[in-house]
Amino acid sequence: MSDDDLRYEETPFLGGLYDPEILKKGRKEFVLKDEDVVAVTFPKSGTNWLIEILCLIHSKGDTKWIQSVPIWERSPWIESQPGFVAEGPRFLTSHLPIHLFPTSFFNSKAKVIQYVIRNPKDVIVSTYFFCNSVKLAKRPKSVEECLEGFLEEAGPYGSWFERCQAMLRTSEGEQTIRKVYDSQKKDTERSVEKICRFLGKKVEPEELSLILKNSSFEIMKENKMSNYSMLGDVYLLQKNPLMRKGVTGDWKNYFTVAQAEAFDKLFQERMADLPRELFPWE
Ligand code: PPS
Repeated sequence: MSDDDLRYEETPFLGGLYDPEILKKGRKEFVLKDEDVVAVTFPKSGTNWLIEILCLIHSKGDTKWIQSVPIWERSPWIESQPGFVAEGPRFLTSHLPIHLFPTSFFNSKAKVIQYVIRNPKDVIVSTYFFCNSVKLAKRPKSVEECLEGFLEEAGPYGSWFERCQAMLRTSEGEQTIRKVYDSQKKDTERSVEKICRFLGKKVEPEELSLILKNSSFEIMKENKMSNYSMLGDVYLLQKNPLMRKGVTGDWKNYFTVAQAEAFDKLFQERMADLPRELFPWE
């Protein structure tokens, strides 16, 4: 977090990106519609991958939309002005914790895909590299610095542990499903099929193949409408800040044994009451 960062209702936000008035208005006035589909994620957990998959399910694998409209316009952020004026098909995105979510959600039938879970050690590494690729964030000097913020539960968008607990307390049903980055990486086809069933969308086998191909890391990395390179020099320190490696277990290349042990100790304390199989990573 930098001095310019914003704290709203106890939750830290990257200051350059958010306006407290919009956050307040979002909670009270944002009207979620029954037909909306919302991706609610913790940062660096595969948000944009999920959006790309949703857009491709909508277009049945056709790439016209994803190659002509920036990803943040295809699925605007609820916590931003463009989210307010978005028109259909309404895919929306949010990093908001549930207590800051629009209250209208609780009286709507909007469908929510919660995508908070990714091995948190990989989230830390991804955060480190992302913050060093963009101008909006304070640049951490090391993975250690990001790890410390994470363990103090003081990083942007609040405590991962609290988010994860809240998500896992929400049961899956007609209105909500949960996704895990690591499982999706292992079996992307199964994961996309689960999303299709949840949305009530039937896709033919050849459409499914196109969805899988066109949402792959390699294709997304080259799509300027999806890889954030369009933000340009005003916002970026590196050309392609989002699509870094897209793998699981990269933390092993950056964590020392002592750091991994410190992390695992806190993880076990904070998640002691939850079954280990909910966290399918090494
Ligand atoms: S953000 O900025 O918080 O919205 O970032 P987010 O999109 O949540 O997460 C970025 C990480 O997701 C990886 N990514 C992918 N992995 C696999 N397949 C696809 N298609 C894909 N698209 C994005 C991206 O590479 C970031 O992870 P790291 O570990 O940094 O590579």
